[in-house]
Amino acid sequence: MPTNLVSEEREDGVALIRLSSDNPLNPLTDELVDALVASLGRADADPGVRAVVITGSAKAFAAGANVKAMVPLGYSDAFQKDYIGRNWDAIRQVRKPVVAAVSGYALGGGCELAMMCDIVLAAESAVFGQPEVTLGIIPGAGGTQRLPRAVGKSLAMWMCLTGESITAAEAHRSGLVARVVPDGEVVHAAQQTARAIARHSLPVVMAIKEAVNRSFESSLNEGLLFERRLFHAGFALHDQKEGITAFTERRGPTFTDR
Ligand code: CO8
Repeated sequence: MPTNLVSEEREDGVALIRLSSDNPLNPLTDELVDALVASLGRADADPGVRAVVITGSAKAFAAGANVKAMVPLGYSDAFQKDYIGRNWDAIRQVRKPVVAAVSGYALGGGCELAMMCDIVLAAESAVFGQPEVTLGIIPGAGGTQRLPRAVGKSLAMWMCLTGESITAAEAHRSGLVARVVPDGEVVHAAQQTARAIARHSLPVVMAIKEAVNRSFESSLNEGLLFERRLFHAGFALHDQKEGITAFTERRGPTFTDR
C-alpha cells in the first residue's frame, strides 16, 4: 500500500511515484527506499501501468543517503546487513521504463537514483552532484560506475573527486540528462514522455530497455548479438506485424501487447 513516504498516482498508463518524506530534501532513509521499491514493484506488476515517473519535491529529487544513519554504522553491520545493496539493487530490476523528473538537488544517492532510471529530465535549476568525498566516503550506489558511463571519465572524476555539483544545463550537455525544462514543468514533461512511451507496444518497449541496458554489461559483439536475437524474436509478435502493416497501409497502429 502507498505510504506517507511515497505517493502514487496512475493516469493514462503512467504511474507517478513521488518521494514525499517529511523533509523536502528527501534524505534516502532505508524506509523511504523500501517504500519506493515497493511502489515500483506494484507499478511493474500492474498490467494497467506501461511506464513510470519518479519525482521528488520542488526542493530536491533527493539530497542523498541518510547521512545521519551512517554515523553509528560499523563495517560489520554494513557488510552483514548489505547496507544499500539490500533494497537499492531492486530499483534496477524494474522492467518497465522509468523516467526521473528532477527538481532541485540530486546529490549523492539522489544523483545515483536518477541514474538508475532510464531517462532523466531536469528542471532548469536542478543540481547534480556526488559530494560524498566531502563526507569522507565514496559514492555507494553507482556514482563511480554509472556516472562515467553517462558523462565520461573526466567530468565524472571531477564531480566525484572535488564533490562539486553541475547545473542542469551542464548535465544536459554531458549526456546525464535527456531534456531540461522550465522550473515547475518537469513532472508534466516526464509524464508526457512516459505517455508517449506508453502508446507503444509494451513487449517491444521492454525489449528495447533490456537491449540498451545490455550495452553497458557486454562487449559490442555480444551486445549486437543480443540485439539481433531480440530483433528476430520480434517477428513472433502480433504487434510487430501490426506496426509494419499499419505503416504500409498508411494508418496508425493499434498495439495489443501481443
Ligand atoms: N541525510 C540526512 N539528512 C539530511 C541530508 C542527508 N543526505 N541532507 C540534508 N539533511 C537534513 C539536514 O541535516 C537538516 O536537518 P536538521 O534541520 O535536522 O539539521 C535538514 O535536512 C535541512 O538541511 P540543510 O539545512 O542543510 O538545508 P539547506 O537547504 O541549507 O542545504 C543541501 C541543502 C545543500 C542539500 C544540504 O542539506 C546538503 O549538503 N546535504 C547533504 C548532501 C550530501 O552530502 N549528500 C550525499 C550523502 S552521502 C550519499 O548519498 C552516499 C550514497 C550512498 C548510496 C545510497 C545509500 C542509501
